[in-house]
Amino acid sequence: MTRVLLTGAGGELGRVLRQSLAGSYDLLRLSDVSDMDPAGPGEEVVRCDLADAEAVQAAVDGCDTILHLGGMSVESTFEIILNSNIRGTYNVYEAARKTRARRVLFASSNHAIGFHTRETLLDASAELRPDSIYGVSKGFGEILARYYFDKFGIETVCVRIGSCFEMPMNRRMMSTWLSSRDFTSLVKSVVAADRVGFAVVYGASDNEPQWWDNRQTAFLGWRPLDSSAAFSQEPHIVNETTDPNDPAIKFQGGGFAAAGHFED
Ligand code: NAI
Ligand code: 15L
Repeated sequence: MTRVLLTGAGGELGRVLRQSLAGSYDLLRLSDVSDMDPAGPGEEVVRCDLADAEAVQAAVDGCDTILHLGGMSVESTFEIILNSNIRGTYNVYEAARKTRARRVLFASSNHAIGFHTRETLLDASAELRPDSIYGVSKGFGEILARYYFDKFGIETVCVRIGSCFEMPMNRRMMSTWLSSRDFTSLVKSVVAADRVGFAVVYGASDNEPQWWDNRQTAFLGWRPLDSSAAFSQEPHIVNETTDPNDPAIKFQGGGFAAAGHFED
C-alpha cells in the first residue's frame, strides 16, 4: 500500500503532480490552504493551513509518504515564511513522527545554495549558502529533515528544485531548468526506492551548462530525459545581454541573490 499526501496541491507544481501521478498510488491525498478541484478517483482533498498543527496532523494521518511542496515559494516577509515554511515544515515532520510515516520528499530550492557562484560545481555535500530568507527557510527544512532521520528514522529526499517551468525563461534557467516530465520521474523514483535514508538531490534536467552533480544520489536511478538545449535558439535566450559582474549573473540564485533584503 502506498498512501501519499501531497501538500501545496493547489500550486503550480502541485497541479502538475496531481495530474502526472494520478492512479500511481493507492491514495493521493491533496492538501492546500487555497482552492483545489474536487476529489477524483483515488484522491482525497483536505484543506489545511500548514501553520495549524492539528490540521496538519489530520492531513498526514494514514499516509506513509509525504510530498511536501506546500509553502511560500518565493521571497516574502519573515512572518509569512515563518508560518508557511518554518512552522509548516515542522508541523509536517511532527505529524510524520506521530503517525510513523515512512518517507518525505521535501521540495527544497536552489535558493538554499544560491550564493554559490556559477563557476562552482555543487554536489549534495555543498555548504548551504542561502540567497534570501526564503532560501534560509529551505535550509531549515533540510536540516530539520536530517534531524528527523537521525533521531526517528523518517527518511527524506530533499529535492533542490531549480526552475520547473514550461521552458527556461532566461539564460540562468538554461542551467536550472527542470521539465515537468523530469520532475514527475524524480518524484516517482523517490517514492519507489527501497531505501533513501537522508539525501539531497538537485532537481534539474540534463542541461548545458551544468552547475550540479547528482552522482551521490545515483542510487535513486533517476535519469532526466529533457534538456534546456532544446531552447538554446529561442530569441529571449540568444538575445539576453549579461554582465559577468552583475550579482544576478555571478551567483546561482540569480535575481534572489541580487535583490536587497525584502523587509527593507
Ligand atoms: P506555488 O506557490 O505555486 O505553490 C505553493 C502552494 O503552497 C500554494 O498553492 C499555496 O497555497 C500553498 N501554501 C502556501 N502557504 C501555505 C500554508 N501556510 N498552508 C498551506 N498551503 C500553503 O509554488 P510551486 O511553484 O508549485 O512550488 C512548489 C514547491 O516547490 C514550493 O515549496 C517551492 O518553494 C518549491 N520550489 C519550486 C520551484 C519551481 O521552479 N516552481 C523551484 C524551487 C523550489
Ligand atoms: C524557486 O525556488 C521558486 O519557487 C521559483 O518560483 C523560481 O524562482 C525558482 O526558484 C528559480 O530559481 O528559478
